[in-house]
Amino acid sequence: MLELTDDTWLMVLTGAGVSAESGVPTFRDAGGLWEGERVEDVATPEAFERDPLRVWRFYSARREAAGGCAPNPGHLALAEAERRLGERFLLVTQNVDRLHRAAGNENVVELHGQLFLTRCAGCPRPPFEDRALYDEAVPECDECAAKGRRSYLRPHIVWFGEALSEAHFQRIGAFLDGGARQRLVFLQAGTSGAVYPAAGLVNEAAALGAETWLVNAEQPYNGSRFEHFHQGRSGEVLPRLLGVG
Ligand code: BJW
Repeated sequence: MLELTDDTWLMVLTGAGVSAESGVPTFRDAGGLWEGERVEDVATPEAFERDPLRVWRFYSARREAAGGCAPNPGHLALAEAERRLGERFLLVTQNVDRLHRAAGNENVVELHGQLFLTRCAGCPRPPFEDRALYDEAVPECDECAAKGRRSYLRPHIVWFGEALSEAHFQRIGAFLDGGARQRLVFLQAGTSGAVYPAAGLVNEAAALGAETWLVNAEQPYNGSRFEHFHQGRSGEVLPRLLGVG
């Protein structure tokens, strides 16, 4: 068991596997999202430039599917860990489905964006809440239109080749620095460990002396970096591991 002591600073990195038991498809598993679509066709800025409607159809289907999903016991265990640790807990997720927030986590960094936010591809207006499905036509920015320009709206998602928010890295860095003075623990769950920079966070934490824990259905690409590996479904393993089941 991973004991949450009074001096524990726990950073958790999650991926699609944590939402799998909620019914949200993963990417690289058999039957996952990349089996039906090539990543280059739907999750790159070039794909959006080439065929924005195809990209919107992909994300509209994801919105529709994720909108009906609820947190599973893995999400709930992580929410309970935050209740116990307060500001000594930080959840860094690659997931865009908001299920960690729905479970009750508030100290959340959404590294790869959010499925239910839309932003303008052509102007810096802030991302806005949007649950609409765009299957027939690509939506356009009304603020740009008011200024006589035409710009497409796009999902607030980090695609391959796009930079992640610098503010996220500052928050992660500050947390790791704080934890390094006490008992720093890094726990990775439900990710293939194939996508950077997320997959490299374990190295940063380990360099600061963190204990490294892994929960995954199978050995991930960055699995060799971890001291403790609990193989299995996160909805079953996380509650047990964190002693909150
Ligand atoms: C279970 C389970 C259960 C199943 N319980 N487990 C260093 C080296 C090489 C390449 C790079 C590098 N640094 C950067 C790159 C390039 C690139 C990259 O990483 N490429 C690699 C693929 C080689 N990275 C980027 O481009 C990133 N940007 C960047 O680095 O910018 C630099 C820059 C700087 C300045 C200017 C410009 C640029 C951006 C990465 C964005 C990733 N985006 C995506 C899609 C968008 C989000 C969306 O549509 O939802 O994010 S890709 C996709 O992969 C998605 C996911 O968040 C991400 C990770 O997937 P995840 O979560 O690991 O899912 P799966 O399906 O792969 O794995 C699930 C796992 O769970 C499996 O292991 C299962 O076994 C397991 N599992 N059920 C427990 N019940």
